[in-house]
Amino acid sequence: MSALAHLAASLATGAVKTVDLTHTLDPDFPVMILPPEFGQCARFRVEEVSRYDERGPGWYWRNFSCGEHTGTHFDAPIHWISGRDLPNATVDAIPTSAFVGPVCVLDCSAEAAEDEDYLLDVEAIKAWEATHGEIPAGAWVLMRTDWSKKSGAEYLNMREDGAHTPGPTSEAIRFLVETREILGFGTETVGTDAGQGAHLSPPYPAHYILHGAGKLGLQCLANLDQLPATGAILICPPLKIKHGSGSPLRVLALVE
Ligand code: 23J
Ligand code: MN
Repeated sequence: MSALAHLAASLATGAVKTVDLTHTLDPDFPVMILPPEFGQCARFRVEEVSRYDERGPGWYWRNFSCGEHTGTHFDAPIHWISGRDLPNATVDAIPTSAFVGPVCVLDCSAEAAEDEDYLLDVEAIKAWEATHGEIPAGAWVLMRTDWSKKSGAEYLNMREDGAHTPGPTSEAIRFLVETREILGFGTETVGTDAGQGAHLSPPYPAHYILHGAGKLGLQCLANLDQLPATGAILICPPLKIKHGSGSPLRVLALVE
């Protein structure tokens, strides 16, 4: 049997199922808040065009608007200054092969429950590999924190000194990029970086190092607790926005 015929049969029997890793686009879903001197990402907005009424008797449709980094979303290399001159760095130009790939899920939920500023380090990645095997080249790596189960103010966890949410160290990201040659890195929080990532070196190391190396980001993921540590396939094509720095998207995983 061909690989895809095998997949089709497995989908039909339910031996392979889809898991939705996406939050619903909703005006109430928080967006990242930058210091007030900077421009801000827009929340999701929607307005009705018609609903089987005088504006359109037989049809319902709406117009929506949002930022490129609103809700569950994809970060392209050009999003960060370190990736600004790379080829194929915008969402419309990234090779589509990057949007389907094996996924490794690093469970940091216990650590994040204990410490809202938890930083995933190289030691923790190596401990994960001792159990699950080496992260293969071309993999997506997702940091599970169960942060997606929080809502409202708890989700951003903003305080006077900024956000307090978990993320990776710069060494961890450098290790994943240089030694493991990952495709991208994803989180359940509002950024690929920790809330206090501005104080790391370089500032926002996940953004700086990933995108400087042409790697990709996913943020505001959900349901990572439904994924196995290895063996699933991630499907994450962003919208094909001309020159886009990122985009909201539906993220799915195929799971045995
Ligand atoms: C702009 C500036 C800083 C950050 C971000 C955006 C994101 O996290 C993002 O959504 O890409 S940290
Ligand atoms: Mn983003």
